Amino acid sequence: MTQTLHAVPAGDAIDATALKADVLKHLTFTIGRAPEDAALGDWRMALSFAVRDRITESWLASERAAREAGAKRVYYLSLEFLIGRLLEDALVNLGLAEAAEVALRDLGLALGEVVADEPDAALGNGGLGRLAACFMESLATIGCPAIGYGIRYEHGLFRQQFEHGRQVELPELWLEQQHPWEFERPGSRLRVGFGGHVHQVEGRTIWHPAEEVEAEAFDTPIVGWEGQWANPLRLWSARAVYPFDLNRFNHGDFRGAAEPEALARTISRVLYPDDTTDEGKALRLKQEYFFVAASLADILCRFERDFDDLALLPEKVAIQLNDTHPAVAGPELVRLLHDERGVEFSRAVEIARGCLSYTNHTLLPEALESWSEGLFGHLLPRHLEIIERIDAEHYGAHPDRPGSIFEHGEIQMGTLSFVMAHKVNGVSALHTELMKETVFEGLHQVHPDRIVNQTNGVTPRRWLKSCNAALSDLITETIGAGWVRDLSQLERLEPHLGDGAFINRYAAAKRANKAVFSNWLAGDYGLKVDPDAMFDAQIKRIHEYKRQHLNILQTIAAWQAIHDDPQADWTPRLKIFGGKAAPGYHFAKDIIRLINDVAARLNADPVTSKYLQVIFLPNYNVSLAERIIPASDLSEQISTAGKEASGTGNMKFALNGALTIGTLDGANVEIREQVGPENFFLFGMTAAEVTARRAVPDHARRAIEGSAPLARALGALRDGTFSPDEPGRYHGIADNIAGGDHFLVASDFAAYHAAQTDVSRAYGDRETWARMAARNTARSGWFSSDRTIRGYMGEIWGAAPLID
Ligand code: 9GP
Repeated sequence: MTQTLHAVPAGDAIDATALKADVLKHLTFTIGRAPEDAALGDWRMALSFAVRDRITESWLASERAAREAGAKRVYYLSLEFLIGRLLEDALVNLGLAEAAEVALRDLGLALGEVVADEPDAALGNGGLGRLAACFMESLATIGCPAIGYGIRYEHGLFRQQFEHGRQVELPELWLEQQHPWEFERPGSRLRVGFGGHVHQVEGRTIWHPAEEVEAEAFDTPIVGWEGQWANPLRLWSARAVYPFDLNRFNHGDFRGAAEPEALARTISRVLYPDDTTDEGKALRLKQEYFFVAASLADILCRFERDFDDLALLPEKVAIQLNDTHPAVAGPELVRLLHDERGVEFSRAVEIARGCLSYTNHTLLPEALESWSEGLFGHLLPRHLEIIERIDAEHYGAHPDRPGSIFEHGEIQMGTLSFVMAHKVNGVSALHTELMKETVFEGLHQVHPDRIVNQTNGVTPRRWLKSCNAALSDLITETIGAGWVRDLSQLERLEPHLGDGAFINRYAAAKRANKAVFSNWLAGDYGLKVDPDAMFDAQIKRIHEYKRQHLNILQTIAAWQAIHDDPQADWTPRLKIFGGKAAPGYHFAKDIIRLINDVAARLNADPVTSKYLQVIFLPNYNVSLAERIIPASDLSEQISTAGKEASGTGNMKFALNGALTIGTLDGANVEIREQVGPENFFLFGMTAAEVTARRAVPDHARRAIEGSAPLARALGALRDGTFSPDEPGRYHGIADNIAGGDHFLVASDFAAYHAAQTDVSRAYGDRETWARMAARNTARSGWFSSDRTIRGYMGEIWGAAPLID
């Protein structure tokens, strides 16, 4: 045994020895490399396989236990799973992080480098996909038998680069190297059809698709805390039924011979095809039906293996639709029950509804899906008929109900999901109330018990335990390790908040994280920052409703104010931005460019840069969030009230001791309630005030006239201060804010500017600030995704955990 092994507890030493042997075994027999020839990636793969072996044991045992118990299963259908890197998560959950460190050190490697070599699996756009990933981990931690179903995109969310400050999109290549976590299932391929026609044979309806593809499953087991339970994430990949046309090949038509495979694979090629063209729209709908059809066939096959009475489906099967993307599951399940298994139509609808539930994640009209009847009927003719009948029967039962599934010549997928679900949930208390008052008002009146709330949460394993070792060690030393499984135990920190020594240690943990982050910034981006400056972060998708332009406008105003009086006592700040704009969303891309231009100007300013610096970190992803959040002091949650359904970044920041500056929007409302209004910087209009303000003529002009700093900051956008080579570059943004200003940047500016002044003042008193931050941590226990999942299990799925 080496010296390093003696340095760790005995259990870890045994684990380290066994792990090292397994790593070497996999390096040789799975990777086929000798240690002296192995590159970092080879070692990472070998370690991942060694870890996967351990997860697989837990997974197979979980599967056996669920079957023996005849337990209800949860099937989570989501077009997005933003899982990020898996190695560190798995090591932490299996309690092997220290053993791995020792084993690798022994082999001459650093665990940190090996872990960082893993590509970040970006199979999602943002919050919705990351939520699905947190849910998978919580389901496994709680021991709820579940499967996550989605698509194994060859290319996840694009890689973002900046060229002269502009966003450039490059393909994401996470599968370029082998993905060590998954099990390919070539033996269980399923056929999925599109198009064709429908006809009746002896009273039964038969759909003859014109085209078929195969769905191949890849299973990635996700392990919960302490490795007690694991569930699979089953991602589908599309292939041709007959991948290769030998006849065409032998006639010299090589391109034609490969065409069927290329076309079929298009379905699982990219995360979000550009759907501005008809072809793009059709592809998106195909993706949705492809993964729903394969998943439902799989679910029924599992059910029928164990039970022979379809009436038991709602008792044994819970299917959650993550947003409307899987909404075609309603008519598909009815088709499988009625057309293929002969269940009477309205009974089939009833059984389907007993299984299905739907989560709404947005009220933004442009994000609520709808499909033209023409396109939908062309690709899914039988489903269109089924939806028409569901609509007629539902409408027939409620003739005074406003609206139907078919409105404006389009199929409204939100309405379809609502009608086909026994429960519909929003993702924060405010959002759920707004659902009842706005988009689902009519349906809510008819079904007053259907809408329930399940406020989002985040997994504390990834978002505290593993991303913030300094803080999590301090918490464990102070209150024990029980918080990792039961985050509500963080409240046990409360009695320590009056203890100066504890607060000093809390502040020291944050300072240490900031030092690490500063070193990384200096090394990777050449930006030297003072770790004692306030780190102020806004990291999320770039969208007008999230108002990154409000933030940068206020930053400009702060810069102008420092210039006016450089000798004043300014609180130094680093403004951190991260986030991607949808490739076709030009306004959002202009915001990115503006932030980069402002950063270039401010960071080079000899007068102000010691007080104010700005950085936009490219290619924001899960791993970058894990770096930024533990090092942040201030969390920017500044969306126009009523627009952000929940947010989950806001929870991660609060948990890691960043104070929030935010509006009363989404889960900010509940964060403020939990942490206490005195530990939260509130500003801006409420959702009701936003609606009222929009009706005021010239609201933006009035706001600009009422705020000299705003007028001056807008002036700098207009006079080319940040784009001297092209003075008109930001006139569009300035005109938008001074004109319609739908997202009320101008109207909320003065309140935001004042709140930022309060923030700066508060940061000046470091001890008080640290105590406020520690209170945020102590009172964030509610925001665990374990709590959210228990809510779904109890109120929506009727599922029970199989571990204590
Ligand atoms: O915009 C919401 C975000 O507020 C929420 O936290 C997240 C998870 O519930 O879902 C986002 N919605 C979408 O990504 C699209 O509906």
